[in-house]
Amino acid sequence: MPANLTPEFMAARQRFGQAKNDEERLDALQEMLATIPKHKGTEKMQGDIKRRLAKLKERMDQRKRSGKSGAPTFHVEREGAAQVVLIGPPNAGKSALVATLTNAKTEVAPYPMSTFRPVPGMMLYDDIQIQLVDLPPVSVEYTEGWVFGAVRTADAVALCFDLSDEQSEASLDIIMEMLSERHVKLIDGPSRYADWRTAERRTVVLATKADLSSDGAARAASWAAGRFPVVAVAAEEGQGLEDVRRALFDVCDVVRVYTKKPGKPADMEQPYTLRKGSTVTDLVEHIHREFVEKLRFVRLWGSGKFDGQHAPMDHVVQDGDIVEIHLA
Ligand SMILES: Nc1nc2c(ncn2[C@@H]2O[C@H](COP(=O)(O)OP(=O)(O)OP(=O)(O)O)[C@@H](O)[C@H]2O)c(=O)[nH]1
Ligand SMILES: [Mg+2]
Repeated sequence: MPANLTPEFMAARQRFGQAKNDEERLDALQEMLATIPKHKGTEKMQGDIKRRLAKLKERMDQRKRSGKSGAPTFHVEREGAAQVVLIGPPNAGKSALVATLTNAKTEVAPYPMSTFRPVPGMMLYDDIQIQLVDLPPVSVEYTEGWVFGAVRTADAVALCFDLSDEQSEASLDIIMEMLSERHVKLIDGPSRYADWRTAERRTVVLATKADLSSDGAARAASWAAGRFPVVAVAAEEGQGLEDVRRALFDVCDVVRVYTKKPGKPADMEQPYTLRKGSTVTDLVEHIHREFVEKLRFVRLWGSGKFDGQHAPMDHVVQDGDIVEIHLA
């Protein structure tokens, strides 16, 4: 952090973090640019502020041009085996994680509120791709309304707990409350369909910036105890990334099933991905609707009692199963 930032700049930056709309944000950013000491040590920050100003103006212009006074909405089409959204308070390290785990170019910045639209990226896990979606922060001060819709349409949620922030417990309590007011419930384990209005989403807590914490992820674990699994990670240091990948796969509740043609070796390159709990029928239907009618029997390697056994149509397939399909 460069030295001698003036109190005027600090005040403007705080105002930016607390801004409730784009007009307030624009005003605070302009003030930040005017009051930042102009020397070599602040060049990067100056550039950063200018870029944000440009983006913000463009967004405000776009909104004006489209004639809509209402808030923008975004929808990210699902790609890959499942879609996981990252949510958390401002500055929690969500973008840093998405940028590290995927091919996405999402902005990581030392200020809160740097992400203002969804940024998707594909994460490779073994032989499948999982889509991660970086989202803007959720806080009482300011939250983009469409973020809750993005959580609803996702398959699962990664909730970011910033280990370097003393307020993380309180911030996450508030996020849970805000979600619950909108009938979104974060859960661990399969959905229980509490009521028809409530969307239940499986959730894993990612304890971020583990490199800055002296007691590991203990605080996050204690906050999440009995509710969610917790994985500690330091995206920028590259710590815990393998565990995070595994946890993100687990939270998606998908199984990989490989298929083989009779008399041929199994295709171990491209598995089919199905929701956990899917049956042989679901698999066959997923491959080709008409196959269900033509299906004579299947043989199964993996979760059957013995390899190559004939499996009933309602047999629940497991991750890693190989299924040989015999059609009429
Ligand atoms: N030490 C450390 N810093 C991190 C780590 N991850 C992110 N940061 C820093 O934390 C700040 C915020 O990171 P972002 O990824 O932009 O946070 P965010 O949650 O996307 O922020 P918003 O989009 O504003 O909500 C940046 O200055 C990052 O460099 C980490 O693993 N370790
Ligand atoms: Mg971000």
